Amino acid sequence: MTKDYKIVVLGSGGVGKSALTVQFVQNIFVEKYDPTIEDSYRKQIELDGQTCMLEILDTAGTEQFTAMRDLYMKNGQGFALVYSITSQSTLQDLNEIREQILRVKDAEDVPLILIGNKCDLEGERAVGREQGQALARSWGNVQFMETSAKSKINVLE
Ligand SMILES: Nc1nc2c(ncn2[C@@H]2O[C@H](COP(=O)(O)OP(=O)(O)O)[C@@H](O)[C@H]2O)c(=O)[nH]1
Ligand SMILES: [Mg+2]
Repeated sequence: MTKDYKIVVLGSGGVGKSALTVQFVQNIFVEKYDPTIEDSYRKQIELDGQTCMLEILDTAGTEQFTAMRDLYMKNGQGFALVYSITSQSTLQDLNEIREQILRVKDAEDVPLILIGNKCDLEGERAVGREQGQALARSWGNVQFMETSAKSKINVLE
């Protein structure tokens, strides 16, 4: 039997949510993806010997009603919170997003991972790896990794 999981990708505009999602699902790097498009993608994976269907919602932060945001947070079963290693403010933004998820789900803990994207841009780095690690630790030791949608680093992981 195939298990279904609803994954929601969240983070500030421009951090690479769409590029990461499309690279994961379709194996291509899209240089320019309409920042206002919010779409969901399906991908079948093998996880611990089981076939799973991931339904991945690539959010755009354009929903007019917070009720919509609340709804997909309510329905989401796993969350990928993404910042860009080239922008300090995108890391700061994630605390509020995580708190909103916890509030909406009325939970103290939800399955989520922290992702520092654009790690190919070492020369433009503004957020140290240890800063990402510290945030992940403060969230209860959630999984953290740096990724590059462009250079295909840690995308499948
Ligand atoms: N160098 C580099 N650029 C990236 C990476 N991921 C996304 N980008 C670029 O960052 C910009 C925003 O990406 P996008 O996926 O649209 O961000 P979103 O608003 O979070 O969906 C685009 O110009 C992408 O080409 C990456 O890993 N490395
Ligand atoms: Mg996008």
